[in-house]
Amino acid sequence: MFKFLKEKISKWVKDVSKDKDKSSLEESSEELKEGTKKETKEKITKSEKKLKKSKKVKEKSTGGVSIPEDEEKKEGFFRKIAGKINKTKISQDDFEYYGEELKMILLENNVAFEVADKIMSELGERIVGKEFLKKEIETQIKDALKDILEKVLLEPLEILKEIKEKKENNPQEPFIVLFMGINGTGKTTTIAKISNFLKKENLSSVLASADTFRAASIEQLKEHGNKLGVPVISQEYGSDPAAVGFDAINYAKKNHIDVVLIDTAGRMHTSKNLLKEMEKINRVCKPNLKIFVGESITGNDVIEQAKSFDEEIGIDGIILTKTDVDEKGGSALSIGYITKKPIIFLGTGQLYDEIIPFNKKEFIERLKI
Ligand SMILES: Nc1nc2c(ncn2[C@@H]2O[C@H](COP(=O)(O)OP(=O)(O)OP(=O)(O)O)[C@@H](O)[C@H]2O)c(=O)[nH]1
Ligand SMILES: [Mg+2]
Repeated sequence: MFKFLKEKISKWVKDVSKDKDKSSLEESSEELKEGTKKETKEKITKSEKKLKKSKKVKEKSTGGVSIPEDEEKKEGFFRKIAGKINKTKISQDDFEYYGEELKMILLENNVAFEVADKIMSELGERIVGKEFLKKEIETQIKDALKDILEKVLLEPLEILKEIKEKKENNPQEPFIVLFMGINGTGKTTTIAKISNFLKKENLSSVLASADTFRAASIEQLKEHGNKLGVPVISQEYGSDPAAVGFDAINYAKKNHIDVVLIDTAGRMHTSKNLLKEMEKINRVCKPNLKIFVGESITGNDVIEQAKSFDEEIGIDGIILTKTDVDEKGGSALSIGYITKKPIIFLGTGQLYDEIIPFNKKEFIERLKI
């Protein structure tokens, strides 16, 4: 998961740290050499006077200044000492040079432009002109980056908390969740995964087959229901999806089921008619939570989709699927910041257990910066 972003950011931090380390060593070494020469020159002038007086010792002359024969050895010694000079600074020029590369890494890995800009300006503020201990520069840049990412990521929406709160306040009413997204993003699979997740938390659920459009969609949901031992409410193909949702809600009320999970047909975020149909399901079923399901691998597209669904219907949270096959990971980093809607879960595979509640700290840890 997120292999390229992980490897590249980590390599970048290492490169900057090493480069700064090297250049500061060279700078310090130059400074020391200068200092040494000055010191040596003073010493030599003194000894020159002595020598001139005594006229006993041979001189090695450079530009009228006498240099003792062992100066070369001393320079080697000072070079070593220079390596022990411990501080370094990242200048604005350095940052522009290195920063350009980091920004490219972020953009290449699907981080949205706005988010890449935000990361860069925050990082600049934190590291330009600051003095770093050489041995700590790598950790300090890493810490700064992690801190910035924590700011960029939104606090997740805790679905269990919401369900339990609603159950306490209104035990007669089920908690209704409506799922939406474009075709094939993993909505139906995610519903099955969430039903399984709820079961482990002792929460019952019913699945509403409100995708009455795609061939085999009803059978697909029923198969999940059978495997999980969870009821599935459906009607004929071509029937009104809002009516299916409504039936499932009534079923849940009668049977004291905690949660209704409404599956819908995939629809393009650009198709006004299909979005209108979704709006009707929304109006009739009055979900407590509207979840947009998008594929992590589609990068900036998934952000555009989420924005459209939010504008047309309104979304409360996001599930990003197929993160297991997403080598980049930038969309997970950017989607919350841009849509201002929290990520709830990440889909991490095709099995029922392969879904994880989104957690900012764990996400940042997983990036292994
Ligand atoms: N690798 C991986 N595959 C996933 C994940 N989630 C779903 N899939 C797969 O994605 C494919 C499509 O999943 P569906 O659940 O049918 O997607 P959908 O959004 O309901 O599709 P439509 O109803 O046709 O719009 C299936 O092969 C799933 O197994 C995931 O997190 N990781
Ligand atoms: Mg489906």
